[in-house]
Amino acid sequence: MITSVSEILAELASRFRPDSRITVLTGAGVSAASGVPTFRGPGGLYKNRRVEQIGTPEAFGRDPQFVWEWYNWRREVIATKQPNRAHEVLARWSQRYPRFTLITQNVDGLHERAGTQNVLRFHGSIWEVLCWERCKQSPPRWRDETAPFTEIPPRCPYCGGIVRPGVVWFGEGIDPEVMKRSMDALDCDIFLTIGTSAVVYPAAGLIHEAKTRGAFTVEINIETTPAAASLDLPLEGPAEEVLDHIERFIL
Ligand code: BJW
Repeated sequence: MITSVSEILAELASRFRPDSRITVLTGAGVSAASGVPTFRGPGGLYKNRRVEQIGTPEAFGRDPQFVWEWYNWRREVIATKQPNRAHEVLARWSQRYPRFTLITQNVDGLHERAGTQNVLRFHGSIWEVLCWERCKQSPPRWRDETAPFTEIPPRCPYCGGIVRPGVVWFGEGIDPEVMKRSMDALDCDIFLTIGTSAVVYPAAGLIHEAKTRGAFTVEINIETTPAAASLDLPLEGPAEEVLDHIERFIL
């Protein structure tokens, strides 16, 4: 029996009921159509270095100036970008379904700017900073939307030391509260993983755990990821188009 794309999308859409528990994991691919480069795609290298080489506390300790150049450049890029159709569809779902959770690995803040409710920022926010020395006078982190900083590394207003971006680097743990709420959200009816290469853990592990707990698991990506083989429904295509199509099938 040949199943058409329309039939597949209609079947998926029928799972979206008013009381469905819907959990979405997003990655850099969701912001690609807004013009924010992904990490492992075109434009992902910064001065020939990979995120695994720049996004570590060790790299920052060695050369905070270089790491801040990267973040300053990314802040400038993101500040000029707008949420795209993928962010918009997810924002509407978050407002429509009371049991909706969005776990994002993205630090750009575009989901929040689109109006998404119940966002868990798994890898922090590029718009937050904290004192590198964690000085006693400073709060754990604070918002600073300067783009770009004229002086880098920026200074801690509390102790005069340097500040670091409020993001999660390799070798660092996920905020325990964010981790707990993310794990709780894996008890869901539908789990969608969208625009992530699914190679960075523990985020990628959430996909497998959702499946183990019985969720209907869906992937939306322009490429096949290591997670695809174990998912119920891998959908190949750009998130901004596929989400739009799914939404049209939801009654
Ligand atoms: C589209 C599209 C369109 C494009 N539509 N799709 C288990 C196994 C192996 C290793 C580990 C493990 N557990 C832990 C590790 C180590 C490590 C790790 O995972 N390493 C692997 C790389 C090998 N993990 C860690 O270190 C984590 N910490 C940790 O485990 O701590 C332990 C600990 C516990 C307690 C105390 C102390 C320590 C932390 C990981 C932090 C990752 N941080 C970064 C940087 C964040 C800050 C910043 O942004 O500056 O997060 S790295 C980078 O990768 C960023 C992203 O969030 C993350 C994932 O990338 P993402 O979003 O998937 O992007 P891409 O570029 O990879 O993929 C884009 C996708 O979009 C592609 O698939 C495209 O096809 C697709 N696409 N256009 C749909 N239009």
